[in-house]
Amino acid sequence: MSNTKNRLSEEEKQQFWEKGYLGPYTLCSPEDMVKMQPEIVEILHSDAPDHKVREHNRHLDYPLIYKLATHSTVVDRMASIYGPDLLLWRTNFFVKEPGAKEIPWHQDFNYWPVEPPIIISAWIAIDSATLENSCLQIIPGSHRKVIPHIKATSDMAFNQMGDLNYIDTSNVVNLEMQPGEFVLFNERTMHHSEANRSDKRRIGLAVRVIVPIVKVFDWDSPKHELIVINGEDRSQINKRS
Ligand SMILES: O=C(O)CCC(=O)C(=O)O
Repeated sequence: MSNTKNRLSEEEKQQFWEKGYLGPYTLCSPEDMVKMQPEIVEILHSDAPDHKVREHNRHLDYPLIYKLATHSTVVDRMASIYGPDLLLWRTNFFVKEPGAKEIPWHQDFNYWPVEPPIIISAWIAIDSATLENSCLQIIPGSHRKVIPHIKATSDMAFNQMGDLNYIDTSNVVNLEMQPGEFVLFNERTMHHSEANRSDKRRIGLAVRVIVPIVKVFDWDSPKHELIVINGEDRSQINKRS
């Protein structure tokens, strides 16, 4: 349910426009998130119906993931910036076990089949995420430039990466989070995470939300569809539940 206390102040909106990110904010207490971890791990070990990747779009088959992705602490803040009409496009777990590879510096919209590319992401910490176990890192203001992406090296978790010749990492922000905290960023905010050199797992849930004028060209599975999570879908240009 919507709660006015989640609405963003003018200063926060200004930060999102200028720096391309906001947070961390609290969705739930660390204790509450720790209680949810066993169910989340079980979900990640179960086959996703109609989908080959267990980490993707589990909001479609598990109410717990849907509840986290559409929590009012997240959605009200998104609506403060992007307006009342919001559609949930995708969710993805990023599971980084000890030894997991580096996720290279990248801008998400480089990879995604949507037009125009207007997407707000929430990244929710399921485990505690620290520098030690490869927390998310971002470059404030990087969303205001498009960075060329090139083939990634074999030590990276993705096939493509932002070209380091065009990326200034001198003002990186380390988004260390407790379980139950989250951050918001947009489709061009440059982000990354180091290889997990610790002995601690790090799971995050990324929630991708679009506005109704955005056309989705490719669906992740036959059952994949958009869900109206706030307001309404007056454009009706996409497959929807
Ligand atoms: O979880 C990570 O380390 C990377 C997350 C990411 O690339 C994303 O949410 O787009």
